[in-house]
Amino acid sequence: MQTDSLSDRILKGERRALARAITLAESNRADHRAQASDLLARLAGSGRQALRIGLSGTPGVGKSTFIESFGMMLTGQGLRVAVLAVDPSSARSGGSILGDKTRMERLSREKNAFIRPSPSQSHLGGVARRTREAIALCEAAGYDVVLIETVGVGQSETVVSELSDLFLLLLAPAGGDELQGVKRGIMEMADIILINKADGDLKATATRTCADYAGALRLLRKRPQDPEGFPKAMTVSAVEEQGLEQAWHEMQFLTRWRRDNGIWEANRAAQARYWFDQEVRHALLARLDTPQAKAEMERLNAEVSAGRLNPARAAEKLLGTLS
Ligand SMILES: Nc1nc2c(ncn2[C@@H]2O[C@H](COP(=O)(O)OP(=O)(O)OP(=O)(O)O)[C@@H](O)[C@H]2O)c(=O)[nH]1
Ligand SMILES: [Mg+2]
Repeated sequence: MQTDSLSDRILKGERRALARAITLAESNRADHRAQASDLLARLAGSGRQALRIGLSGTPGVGKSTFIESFGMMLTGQGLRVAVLAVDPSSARSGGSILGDKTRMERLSREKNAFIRPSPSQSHLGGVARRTREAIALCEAAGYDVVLIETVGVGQSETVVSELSDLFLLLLAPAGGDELQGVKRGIMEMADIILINKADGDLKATATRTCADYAGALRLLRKRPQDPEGFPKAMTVSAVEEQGLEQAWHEMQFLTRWRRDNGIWEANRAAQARYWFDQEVRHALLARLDTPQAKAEMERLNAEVSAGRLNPARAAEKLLGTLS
């Protein structure tokens, strides 16, 4: 496959070309990765930018249902929407493809939508790089909004928030005034907290849960990236398609404010630096993973355990052998 014809087709917004390119980026084959890298370099000048929205929430909270309803609303407004997933537990990968395709049945038939299931990779680092490349490819293909979904299991939120312009946290209505054990660190990442399932019997509870979170958000330290009133908590119903327009309105308001105040650009620049740093670390660790390095490590290990070499000297020697 010629990368120049593939890049032309991506720029024209052809979904099959985009899917093919993402497959190249996700491949473990060196020649595929080289093609992907070439392709990304060619597409870098497209100048297209999407709004990247990260979405996290525990299993069953309604992420897929929300993406379907929200995505349909956006395509209904003439926007092109791409959906990517970051799934840290490759155990789920096989099932999540089918599960999400069926849950997002309407959206997956929409011609202005592109849905890509998560790559089945065991390292979060690997998943992050591939998702980053997939986002860049979707942008070049002219998608207006890229939704990046992740299951809330800790580390993956950090990855997603480092890949997005806006970070949404989806929560379920909770009984009583307990705050569902949502980790403070995750709450601090959220730009908008959406209490989903605000419908039927759950509506009143959802309203109360929303008030609790609004209160909790006000107690957090003010962030420089927020205008007055943010981060905020709102109720939505993905099933009944309630509150989605309002949520979108808030997202656009926040985005505009951040763009006007130079925060959008500064955030993307900081993210680029973050990923550069991660790539360097990743590549350095990969050098320890070669047969030669492992053999040398083993040899030095024996020296260290026999007390013939101290750990610091041994480390120095090992690092000296890496090229
Ligand atoms: N009442 C109500 N139920 C909802 C709503 N959104 C989702 N659900 C239900 O909650 C269940 C889980 O929804 P999903 O969209 O699959 O949740 P998810 O967060 O994608 O779950 P995982 O993919 O397993 O992490 C389904 O039975 C949905 O029908 C809502 O707005 N209201
Ligand atoms: Mg789901």
